[in-house]
Amino acid sequence: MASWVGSVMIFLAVVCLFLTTVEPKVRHYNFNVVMKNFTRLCGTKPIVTVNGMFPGPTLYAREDDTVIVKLVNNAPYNITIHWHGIRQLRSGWSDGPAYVTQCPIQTGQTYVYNFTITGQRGTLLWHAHITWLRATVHGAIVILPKHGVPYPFPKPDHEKIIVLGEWWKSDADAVMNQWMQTGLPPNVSDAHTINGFPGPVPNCTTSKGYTLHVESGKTYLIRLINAALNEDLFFKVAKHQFTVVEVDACYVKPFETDTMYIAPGQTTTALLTANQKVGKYMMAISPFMDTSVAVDNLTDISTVRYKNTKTYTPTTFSAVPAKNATPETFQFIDALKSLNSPKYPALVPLNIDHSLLFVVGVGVNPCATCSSGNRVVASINNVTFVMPTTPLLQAYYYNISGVFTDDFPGTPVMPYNYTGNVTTMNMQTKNGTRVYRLAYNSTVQVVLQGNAVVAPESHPIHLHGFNFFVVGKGSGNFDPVNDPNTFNLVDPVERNTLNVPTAGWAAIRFRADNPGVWFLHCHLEVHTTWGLKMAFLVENGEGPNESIMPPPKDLPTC
Ligand SMILES: *[C@@H]1O[C@H](CO)[C@@H](O)[C@H](O)[C@H]1NC(C)=O
Ligand SMILES: *[C@@H]1O[C@H](CO)[C@@H](O)[C@H](O)[C@H]1NC(C)=O
Ligand SMILES: *[C@@H]1O[C@H](CO)[C@@H](O)[C@H](O)[C@H]1NC(C)=O
Ligand SMILES: *[C@@H]1O[C@H](CO)[C@@H](O)[C@H](O)[C@H]1NC(C)=O
Ligand SMILES: *[C@@H]1O[C@H](CO)[C@@H](O)[C@H](O)[C@H]1NC(C)=O
Ligand SMILES: *[C@@H]1O[C@H](CO)[C@@H](O)[C@H](O)[C@H]1NC(C)=O
Ligand SMILES: *[C@@H]1O[C@H](CO)[C@@H](O)[C@H](O)[C@H]1NC(C)=O
Ligand SMILES: *[C@@H]1O[C@H](CO)[C@@H](O)[C@H](O)[C@H]1NC(C)=O
Ligand SMILES: *[C@@H]1O[C@H](CO)[C@@H](O)[C@H](O)[C@H]1NC(C)=O
Ligand SMILES: *[C@@H]1O[C@H](CO)[C@@H](O)[C@H](O)[C@H]1NC(C)=O
Ligand SMILES: *[C@@H]1O[C@H](CO)[C@@H](O)[C@H](O)[C@H]1NC(C)=O
Ligand SMILES: *[C@@H]1O[C@H](CO)[C@@H](O)[C@H](O)[C@H]1NC(C)=O
Ligand SMILES: [Cu+2]
Repeated sequence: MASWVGSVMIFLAVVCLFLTTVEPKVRHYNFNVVMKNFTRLCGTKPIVTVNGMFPGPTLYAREDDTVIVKLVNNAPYNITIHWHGIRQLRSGWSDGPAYVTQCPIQTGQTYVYNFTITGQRGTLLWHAHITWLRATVHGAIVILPKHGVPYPFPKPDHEKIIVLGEWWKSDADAVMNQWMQTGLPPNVSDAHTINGFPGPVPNCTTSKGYTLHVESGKTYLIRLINAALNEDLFFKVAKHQFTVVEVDACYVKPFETDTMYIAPGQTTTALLTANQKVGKYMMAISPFMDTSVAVDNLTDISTVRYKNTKTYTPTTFSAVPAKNATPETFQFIDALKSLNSPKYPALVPLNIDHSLLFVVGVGVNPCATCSSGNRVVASINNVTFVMPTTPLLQAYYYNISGVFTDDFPGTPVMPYNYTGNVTTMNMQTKNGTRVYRLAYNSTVQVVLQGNAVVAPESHPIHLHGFNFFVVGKGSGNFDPVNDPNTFNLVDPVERNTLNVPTAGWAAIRFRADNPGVWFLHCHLEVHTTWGLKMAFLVENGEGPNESIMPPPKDLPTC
């Protein structure tokens, strides 16, 4: 009897020890960048991968954990990785954009990314942040709540990650280089992918769709990530509803929808209950584009499959959303509101120190080396950002002059009717490597105004180093007198990538409480390549806790 009790006691002690140590505060990952062939991608052309996986490995952590990723580059490309949406408080050296916060990790080199996750929980993504490598070098980040802290929604039975992407038959960098040579827009992708599966692709016998396995009656937390390069997407499952609970690792007030709208760089976490007849259901992604810009219009057709189904033909939906279904995108965006509970308050800045207007769009410059004689470019406030060869953060930290200037225009130098009749406009832009300087803890409002020069287009704009609140949006030109009266300063959605509507505007607010140099750019890779990017330089505050950390010893050099 005594020995029996003793054994139970020892067992319980071991269980307790296990429970208290099971969650390491430091999570170690090895990222080996290697080339790999995939027959499901219809060819023998190897792609750049992390650990031979496409999508790459999922990074799991809890809020407050430190993540250490040791990257070894064994591929014949320069590479960097961005932990998209991770705040990187004072740890800008681990943010990742090439020539902004670090030099590339060259073939044969190693770099250790080291960051702590503070005040965030939900789904994010990581991806390469150099040339077009993120086409195949990307994966999910799952941040679980702190130990013992429940989700603010019903606990799901299971969790599933769905990564959406775009795939080219050619090397993605070759597609980008085509623009450099011709000056013309590069080719659209050859297929969309769901977790690396392109669905049926013309002239490709080895391609197939992804299958999401579910069990009748169970609820699934779907962590949806748009890792595509250039396309906003719709995501649908026949006969099933989603309850959206979080975007960009920020909880939202739950709402129901049968269609998800998601732009590159955005993440959406939603509950899906397998509450239909046991069977197979079509799951599909299709592009959104409400203006005359070419997109890959191939729908990726995949399947949700119930356990024990004997059905061969999936239940389909009558049609994917129309390519130009703007109202469906607005319905989705407008439904997003911060949870704004006592535990998760929406701390919207109310007094603004810097009120900025950034006009974003496409232009055309003469180009002597381009086969077309011109080059399509993109700009913010008419500045086409030219990448430096010394990273901005190093230049700032080590006082290296001649790399950038801090005179980025906070408002357009020459205002015009941005969304009006601009048919006779001069479409040229100015080159520049200019940043906008902010004092520590200052508050910022940026109205992102789309223009109609060349073609109006919606832009998913991403800010590194911060979350922001999307306080308003509208069509046409922003009206600085009347539009602020329509702002939601109570429960606006908090996120890191917003949708600027076609020929319209959207306003964001944030507090500059993270010292460093932080990239802001369109997350359509094609627009970033063309120059739709800039950076904020946030000065140190007082003392070490308000200052950027010293750079790590293994920081790559150029
Ligand atoms: C990919 O397949 C091609 C053709 O079979 C082969 O030449 C190449 O070595 C393979 N590459 C890798 C990284 O496996
Ligand atoms: C990660 O950074 C912290 C400082 O924030 C440092 O103490 C720690 O040694 C670093 N770890 C590694 C493995 O570089
Ligand atoms: C782009 O598309 C054209 C026409 O289909 C094709 O000839 C060309 O090879 C493609 N370019 C790349 C880099 O794949
Ligand atoms: C498929 O292959 C056929 C025959 O080679 C060709 O005519 C057709 O254009 C191809 N279709 C696509 C979509 O590539
Ligand atoms: C998709 O685009 C191709 C080429 O641009 C075109 O031939 C085809 O008709 C389009 N399909 C649909 C469904 O719009
Ligand atoms: C602007 O920068 C690009 C490189 O990004 C260069 O090719 C082009 O010549 C520059 N244009 C001018 C007018 O300096
Ligand atoms: C850069 O300049 C600032 C102020 O001018 C100075 O405080 C800092 O020590 C300098 N940093 C380096 C690395 O020289
Ligand atoms: C801008 O252009 C639009 C469309 O042509 C027109 O309706 C609007 O009145 C113009 N706004 C101003 C301020 O001129
Ligand atoms: C736009 O302006 C051009 C040149 O001023 C004019 O010819 C054209 O009719 C205008 N278009 C519209 C829709 O107002
Ligand atoms: C943008 O800059 C170019 C080059 O300096 C100039 O020609 C053009 O008028 C400017 N456009 C605007 C809208 O400021
Ligand atoms: C930032 O500013 C706010 C008020 O604008 C103030 O309440 C807060 O204490 C400041 N934070 C720091 C770290 O200085
Ligand atoms: C790789 O990065 C280094 C350092 O910036 C640069 O010198 C080199 O040209 C890059 N290689 C390629 C292929 O871009
Ligand atoms: Cu864009």
